[in-house]
This record gives sequence, C-alpha cells and structure tokens, in this order.
Amino acid sequence: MVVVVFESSLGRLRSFWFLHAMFRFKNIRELTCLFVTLYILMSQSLADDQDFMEEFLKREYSLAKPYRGLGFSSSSQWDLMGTAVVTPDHVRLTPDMQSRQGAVWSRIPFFLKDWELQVQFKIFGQGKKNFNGDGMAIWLTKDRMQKGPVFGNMNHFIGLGIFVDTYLNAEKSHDRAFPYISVMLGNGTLSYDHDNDGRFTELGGCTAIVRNALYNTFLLVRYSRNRLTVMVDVDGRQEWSECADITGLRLPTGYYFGASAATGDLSDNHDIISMKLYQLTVERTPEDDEEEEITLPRVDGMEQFAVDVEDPGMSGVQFFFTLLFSILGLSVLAAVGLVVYGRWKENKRKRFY
Ligand SMILES: [Ca+2]
Repeated sequence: MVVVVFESSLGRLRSFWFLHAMFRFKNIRELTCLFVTLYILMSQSLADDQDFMEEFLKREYSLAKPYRGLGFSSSSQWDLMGTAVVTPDHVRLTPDMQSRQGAVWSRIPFFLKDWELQVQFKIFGQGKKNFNGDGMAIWLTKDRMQKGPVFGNMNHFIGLGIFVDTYLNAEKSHDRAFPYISVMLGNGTLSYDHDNDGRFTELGGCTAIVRNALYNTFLLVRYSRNRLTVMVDVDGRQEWSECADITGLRLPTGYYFGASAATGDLSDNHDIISMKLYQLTVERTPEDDEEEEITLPRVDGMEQFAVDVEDPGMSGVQFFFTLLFSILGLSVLAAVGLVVYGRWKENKRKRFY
C-alpha cells in the first residue's frame, strides 16, 4: 500500500511535469506560483490517499501508537503476555536477555475474508552476527495466549504462523542466509521442527536482513481469495519485495492475531511498532460466496493437510479383547437365560399342582 501511495503520487507529479513543458515562464513570480501549486496538489493527493487508507483501516484489529491502556485497560483490544512491555514507542516482546518469551494477542476473533496486515517492527541487539536469536512470529490462530517452543507460542498450533527466524539452527544448511522469513500453516497435528528451522513445514519464505538494520522493517501479509502473499521492506525504500506467494490456502475465520518472540542462549530486542489491519475490497463471484465453510486450515493438493477421518480399523489386540468380551458377555446372558427359564418352568409346575 505504501508503494501504491508512493507510486500514485509520483504518477500525478509526472503528469504535472508534462503540463509544465507547455508553459513558458516570464518571470520568477510565475515560477514561484507553479511550485506553490505543485506543492498544494501533491500534499492534497497524499492526503487523499491517506484518507483512502484510513477508511479501510480496522482499528479494532490494529495495534498502533499511542498504545493507551494496552494490555491493562478493559477497553484495550490487546493482551500482553510474558516479558512483553509497552513503552511510548513500541511494544517490546523480549529484551536483549537470555531465555525470555513475550507476546501480544488480539482479544477479538477475526472474521474478515479479504485483508492485509502491515507490521512494522525492529530486531536488534548487542550480539555479533550469528550470535543472536531466536526470532519472532506473527500469528492468526485459533488459540491465543499460549506459551511454547515456537517463538514463544505453542507447538501444534492451528492457523497461520509467519516466522522471522534470526538464528540458523540446522547444521547442514548453507543454501539460505539468515534472518529468514517463512510461512507455516498449522492444522493441530503438524509440528514445528526448531532444529531444522521449520524447513519441512515451510510453505514459502525469503532471506531478509532485518537485524540491526538502519530502518524499521515492514512486513505485509495479504490474504484474499485463498491466496496468501508476504512482502517485506527492509531498507526503508518504501518498496515491497516479494517473499512468499501461496495459492489454495484455506484459513477458517474466528481466529486471533498475535505477535510473539523468544530468546534462548542467544538474545535480541524484539519490538513491534505497529500492526495495522486493512480490509480489502474484492469482487466476489456467487461461487466464492457458496464456498464451503472449513473448520481446519489447509492448502489445496497438499497431503500433510489431508485430515484422516476414516475409521482406522481394529488392531490385533483390540480384536482379541473384543472377541473375548463378546464371548464372556454371551456366556453370562446364556447363564442368566437358563436360570430364568429354570425358575419359570418350576413356577409352572407348582401352579400345575
Ligand atoms: Ca532458527
């Protein structure tokens, strides 16, 4: 969106220069007038774009300055967890100290279908390159406020996790540089493998040199019509570079946004400056609206998301005990039947006399 804003302003500017070629300036006053007009037009266009963006900003799902009452007030829409603290400039999930876990979680379940999340954050610390960790994650998951081994959140999560992994755990992995951003979709049974930096469950990702960077990092997550795109801006150029693009990704609604971070033997400051959620206007066909409601996240055509709901059948031991108890049950029934029959016969004989 920043790109859109920037490019559209630039577009207007270009068209003005085209007009400019048709003018001839007689004196400095005309030139000044031209610059003033240009300035007013530009600031006007920027304001228009800003208004346009603000219209679609969903404040109830956004976290931005000033963080009044965040985590404490009953009117706040976010909860803090672990080592997370709020300062006037950021929400610090972990300080640059060993073995810390912190998170911030939205209190309101999320039901929009087409959306875009822009996260502004900063990761920095005293440690030299490769002597820092572990990283942070952005979440949209069924459960919230859980502690665990996945960047400060639970393992076997259900929903979307986007990891900013700042430490390379896998020993034999030289094909990618760290920090590395990766996308994972959890269905409750998939496990995040920390020792391999989640490589086997990764749906997409990219290297992004976000640590100790000059500028704050911007991460964009766009989800629309079952397509998830992740883009990143690390060097303050206000230009997005593509990081991941996954189609056929199906995410149920009613989940919670969150951000978490963790340090271990190595550490860093993990700061969230803002998380802004925008609603996207997307034309939907009747087929889109008729689309089945899903209960578990999945990616079309991926085996690991096929949930086995069939009866797995009996094992040998189960079969043996089932047979044993059936025989025992039948024997008891037969014995009871015989006793009842014997009594009935005796009663009949007594009545006869
Ligand atoms: Ca790692």
